[in-house]
Amino acid sequence: MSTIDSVLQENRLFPPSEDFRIKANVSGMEGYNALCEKANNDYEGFWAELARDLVTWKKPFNKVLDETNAPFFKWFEDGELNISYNCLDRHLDARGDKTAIIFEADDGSSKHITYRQLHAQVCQFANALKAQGVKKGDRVVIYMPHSIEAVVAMQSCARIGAIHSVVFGGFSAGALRDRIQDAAATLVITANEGVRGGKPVPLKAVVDEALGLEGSESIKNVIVYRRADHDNVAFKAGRDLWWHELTQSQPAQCEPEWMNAEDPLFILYTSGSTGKPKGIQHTTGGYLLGALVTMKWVFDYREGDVYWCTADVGWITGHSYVCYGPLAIGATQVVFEGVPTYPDAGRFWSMIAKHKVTTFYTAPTAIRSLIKLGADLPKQHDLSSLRILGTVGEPINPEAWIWYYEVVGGSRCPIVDTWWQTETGANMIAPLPGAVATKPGSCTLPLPGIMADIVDEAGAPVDPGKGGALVIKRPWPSMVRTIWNDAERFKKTYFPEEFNGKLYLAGDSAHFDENGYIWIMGRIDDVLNVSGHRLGTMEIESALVANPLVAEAAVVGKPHEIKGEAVVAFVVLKQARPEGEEARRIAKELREWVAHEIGKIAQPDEIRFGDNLPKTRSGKIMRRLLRVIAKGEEITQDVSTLENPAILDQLRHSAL
Ligand code: 6R9
Repeated sequence: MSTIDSVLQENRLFPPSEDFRIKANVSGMEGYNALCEKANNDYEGFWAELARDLVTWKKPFNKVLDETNAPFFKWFEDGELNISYNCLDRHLDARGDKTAIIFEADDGSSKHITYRQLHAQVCQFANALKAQGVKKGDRVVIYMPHSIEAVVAMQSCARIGAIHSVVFGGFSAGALRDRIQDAAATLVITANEGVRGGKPVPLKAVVDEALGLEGSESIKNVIVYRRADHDNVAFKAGRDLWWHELTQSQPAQCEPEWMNAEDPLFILYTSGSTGKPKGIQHTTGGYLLGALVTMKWVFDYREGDVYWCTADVGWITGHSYVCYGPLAIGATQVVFEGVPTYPDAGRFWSMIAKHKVTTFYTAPTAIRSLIKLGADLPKQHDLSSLRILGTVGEPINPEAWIWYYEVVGGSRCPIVDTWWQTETGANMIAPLPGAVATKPGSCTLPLPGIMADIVDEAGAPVDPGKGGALVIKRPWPSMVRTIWNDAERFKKTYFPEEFNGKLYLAGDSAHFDENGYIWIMGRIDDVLNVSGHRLGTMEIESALVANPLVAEAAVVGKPHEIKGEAVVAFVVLKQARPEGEEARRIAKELREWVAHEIGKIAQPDEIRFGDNLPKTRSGKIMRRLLRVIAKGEEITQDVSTLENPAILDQLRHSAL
């Protein structure tokens, strides 16, 4: 595969500059190695010291790691804290008047809000939630535009001990309903309407549709933030409430609920290899430590930084590096409502100049699309404030890396390519920018205290250059604790029997190079990575098969220049295989159907109709053949086990 080959040949090294290294929080390889050694010699002591240094505890912990009920690990379990207290209250004395969030709206207007103001808003909203009867342990679904209010909603839940489950605003009513139902949430927080790229995003209408569907009966109230300046949405008396009406009379003080370190903080649903999304459950203490320590090490946080992570709060990156990490460390951060291409493809660069951003964290897919739309646009803006660039979500191809480094970063800013997952809670493998020399396309070395390895099927470490499964050998503080409502699935998915239940299986394939650098090659399960977002092939297949026209469907990925991977669906209809105009019409209908069932991000880029799918004699769909067809390559594999070889030819010529 061309992308993997070009990655393999990439060997340029970019060490930190002398100046950067000297000032960095972790300075030079001596600094990195010293931390690793400490973690190797006294694993629990290493994490305990960091947890005492970085986190403010109401009641200090005595126990560090409990492995007795592995893989259900506990960290700092007898400690008590509140994460909202750590993000807000503890800064008030020293930095109450410091800007916490610079919010830039879609239309380009911006406003600053200080730690003191944010604290007051969170307290008021937390009081409003309490007044609606929300208690510790209740689940609250947040379906919001990317905004200060989304952060306030999340922080308020955390303040009173309610478990938030943020659903990305691009998900459909059906997807929203599934998550509400699985979490048995009692309250939804939404907005009347969002706006992105100059276009309205109907949020409340989607919530109404979701709540009209069977399975959403647990919801008692819907709180609606009035983002768009109108009341033009349906309101159900007794259920729906305006945010501003609920909060205006609430006091700006709210004593935080003191949480046990192991109390759940949030659930975030992510795609797995079967149809049903998994409710990844994180807890309070370890998760906060992960967010803080990576802000310090990976983003080399220092006072005066202006941090900007472009991820939406609907994804894990928006949890750890918008809602929690930057606030916990006391940073000023940019929260941007809009899209990178509106009003033009220079939006990111003009915003970096306008807000004097020092630390910029985005996804390879955004970088690739911006190169395509205007490779020279960054040069029109003053980007001299930048000192660190970051990427996340998928492997970055060396060409895009070099452009990011040279054109955006002026060959001055280290690029931190951060590998991690919803399940890991925080960055896991990434260069510490003042220590580790970077290589374009590699996420480099595990963070100190993260025991990453690459193993073969038997769980034995592989030699450099050989691909294998990426695993983590020791529990770490910010790790997923379980899958909501499905502890069995948690065990099976992440600590499978084949590795004696001892290794955390990330689901990615990777290899080491001769310097011990890690190169991520992609998912090993049936999960696609489209524009940095995880989509289960099964989820899309289930959605397609739910359409009355469809008899059978198989979904695979194929490489895509900008999105990383594109969705290709092979579909067998109940009726005869359509051709020409009819085929195009049905393909369009199915695309719209998937957008409605899951969300636009899951829409197939390509649909191929067949009389059947290639199957083994035992009836298994041969996806590896479908992947070859999707790429337009010749089939060289053995097809002798195939029941119906003639079908391959038909599928090859049916792209729509
Ligand atoms: C944070 C996030 C996780 C999956 C992960 C991997 C891919 C993330 C990456 C990367 C190569 C990187 N991934 N970061 N691949 N290099 N720097 O994206 O979480 O949405 O759960 O996705 O994304 O495949 O397993 P999540």
